[in-house]
Amino acid sequence: MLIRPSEITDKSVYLSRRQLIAGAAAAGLLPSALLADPLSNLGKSPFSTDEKPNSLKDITSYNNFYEFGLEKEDPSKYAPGRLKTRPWTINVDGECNKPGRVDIDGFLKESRLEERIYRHRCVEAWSMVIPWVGVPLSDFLKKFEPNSRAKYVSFTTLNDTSQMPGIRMLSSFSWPYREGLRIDEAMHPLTLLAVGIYGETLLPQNGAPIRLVVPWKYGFKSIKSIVAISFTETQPKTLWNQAASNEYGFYSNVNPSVDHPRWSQAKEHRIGEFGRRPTLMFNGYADQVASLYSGMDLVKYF
Ligand SMILES: Nc1nc2c(c(=O)[nH]1)N[C@H]1C(S)=C(S)[C@@H](COP(=O)(O)O)O[C@H]1N2
Ligand SMILES: [Mo]
Repeated sequence: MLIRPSEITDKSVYLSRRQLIAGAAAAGLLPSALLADPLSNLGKSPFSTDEKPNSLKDITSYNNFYEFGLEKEDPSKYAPGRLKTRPWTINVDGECNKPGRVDIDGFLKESRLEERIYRHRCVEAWSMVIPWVGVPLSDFLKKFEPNSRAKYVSFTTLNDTSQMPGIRMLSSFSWPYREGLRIDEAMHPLTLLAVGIYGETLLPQNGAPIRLVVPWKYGFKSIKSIVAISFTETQPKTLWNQAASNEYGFYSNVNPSVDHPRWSQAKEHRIGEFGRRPTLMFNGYADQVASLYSGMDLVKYF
């Protein structure tokens, strides 16, 4: 029987069970795609919060990944075993001198990975603390030498209906899932390309093998399972903005004083806690990022 993350209580139990699962996979009883691999030599970061991280169980079983369904448990039910994460390449093009394709294994080999423990605030008013592993997006992007017309960066998720049953089920969305950042947001030192959680490679439900993490923005900006990145002169289209532009703005900075049209953003439910805690401006990262928006009307540019 497959042991699901939802049955797992903590990291140490997870690790011992992991060896059991590894044995079963090696014996050909389970697809190896269900396994995370350990990532080594992780640097620490001054950007990490000292708040208590959520359990691996919470992080890997309470997810949003609409390509695999609407319910929070759908991604952990349907992405493992369906999402094929090898071979995997990211195509980088647009306004840059050196466009190219990046193979995920080559990238992992040559990258200096860091642990970044970040708060994560979903637009639905729940939050977690997640110990990501990754590289600053700026380190990745600079290699392609963006030119002076590169004002924005767009990101695209894999769009494969044979692997992702949610795409056909949710046919009113403009797939593929797309997101975008202004170039200064993309180059900001907090912005991360994540490849792992809790020192192991990402599981499919968290956006394996590589996803974006922008901790001062609502979670939907942190696009999963990226296959393409493009430097653009104009503001890129995004799936959520196309679905409801009055509810999901391009910026989507966490802001407790700008409510979603259908609910308040003043407070949030931290998964694993009772009650609700106040939401912080820019999700608590105001000291680092507020200057990116100086002089901007954050009600108009929500
Ligand atoms: N491709 C894709 N990326 C996505 C989503 C999605 O549905 N599809 N959901 C977003 C939302 S709403 C959130 S809150 C986070 C959730 O990330 P997690 O499940 O790893 O916590 O992923 C974001 N990235
Ligand atoms: Mo979200």
